[in-house]
Amino acid sequence: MRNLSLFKLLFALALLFSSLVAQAHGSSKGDLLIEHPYATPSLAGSPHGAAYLRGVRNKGQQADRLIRASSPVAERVELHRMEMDSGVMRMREVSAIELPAGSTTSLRHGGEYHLMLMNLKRPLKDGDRFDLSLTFERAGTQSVKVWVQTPKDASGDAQHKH
Ligand SMILES: [Cu+2]
Repeated sequence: MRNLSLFKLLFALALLFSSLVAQAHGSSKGDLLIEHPYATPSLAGSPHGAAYLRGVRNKGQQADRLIRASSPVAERVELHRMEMDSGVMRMREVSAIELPAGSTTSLRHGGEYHLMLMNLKRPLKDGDRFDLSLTFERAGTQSVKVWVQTPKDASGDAQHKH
């Protein structure tokens, strides 16, 4: 009996560990750690999509900025910021996203910033992977793999109507 529950515990831990490993990925470039690029499945009838990063950690002593992004799945990729405008949430294109030294900047869904995939060449479906190229002012350009997945809390998507 005791052995069986120990086995169950080990099995549960193994499952937990493998799911933790499977659910996150990232890459680094210079002082930057780009954590878990992901995108939500595109909505039927919408030509655009959105991509996110769990965060960009700047481990360096100097600030950096995300200045450009591109992807083969979209005609172009815009850097967007959510703003409150007379009580209504709107998104605006910004020329750069600041990455202060020694801190992590979040680009999660429902947050302040996201990457807008303008005029998708194909719909984004759960489980898809696609390439995204990110250009930073200091660190240079890094290609990352974006995972298409439905977040547990997908409330950010409601704000994604252009
Ligand atoms: Cu947007």
